Amino acid sequence: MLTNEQIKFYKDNGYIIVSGVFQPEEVEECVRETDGMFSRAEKSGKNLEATWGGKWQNTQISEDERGTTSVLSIHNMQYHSSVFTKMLVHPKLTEAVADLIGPNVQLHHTKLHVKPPEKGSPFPLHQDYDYFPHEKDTMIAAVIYLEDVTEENGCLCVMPGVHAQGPLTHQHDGSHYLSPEEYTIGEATPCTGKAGDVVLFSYLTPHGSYPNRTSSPRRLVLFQFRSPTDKPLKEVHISPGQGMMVRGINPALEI
Ligand SMILES: O=C(O)CCC(=O)C(=O)O
Repeated sequence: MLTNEQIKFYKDNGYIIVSGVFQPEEVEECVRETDGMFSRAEKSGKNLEATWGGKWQNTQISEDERGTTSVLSIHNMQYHSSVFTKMLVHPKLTEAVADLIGPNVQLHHTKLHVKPPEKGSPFPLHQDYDYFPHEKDTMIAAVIYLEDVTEENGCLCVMPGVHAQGPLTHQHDGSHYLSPEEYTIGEATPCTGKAGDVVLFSYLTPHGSYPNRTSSPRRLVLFQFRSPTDKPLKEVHISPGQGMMVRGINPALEI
């Protein structure tokens, strides 16, 4: 699936944008399920707000706007719709991940983020390592764009090459994030792309995202995968379905 150049790019930069992994009809089906799931969750009165706490300098939004922006989140979507189960084992997706972390790919967790029109919250820069550290650092995020994304509607942004520095010190007031004075969204590289494109990035790659200031929602699916031989350093972030194999085998199991 990935070329040697793409694999080298990932190793050097800690991320890669893979175009056209999901076909337009697959994306359309996922958008329908996303909107349906959010509408069911909202009717049931669930609080889906996932805007980050902590400091907001250098996230391209002012302190005055705090409290007026929103990002809505649903976790474990494969427990609510089989469309997401299908996406989790999508051969093109899992093959690309296997090219980067080895032939055996295991699920860690899933989530769905929607930034509403005009007022979508940004995400300050952070490494996912800080949330769920593992022994071998194989953890990789697959972000699937459900619409064309730009800096204006809140695309992901990354700091290329910084994964090689290993775990960085994070601040922990309200959420986990890097010093907003040292790591600014303005200096990160925007991962613009089309609906159906996938951004793959290491959990050591600092990343965040821009606010959504456009008149349409920005939806994305995020899956975290790891090698089954990579063990957690802390018993944190346990999710339903964690450990499910989406490609290959779990060599630890001898029957
Ligand atoms: O939804 C987004 O824009 C980014 C999400 C993110 O960075 C995360 O969940 O770690």
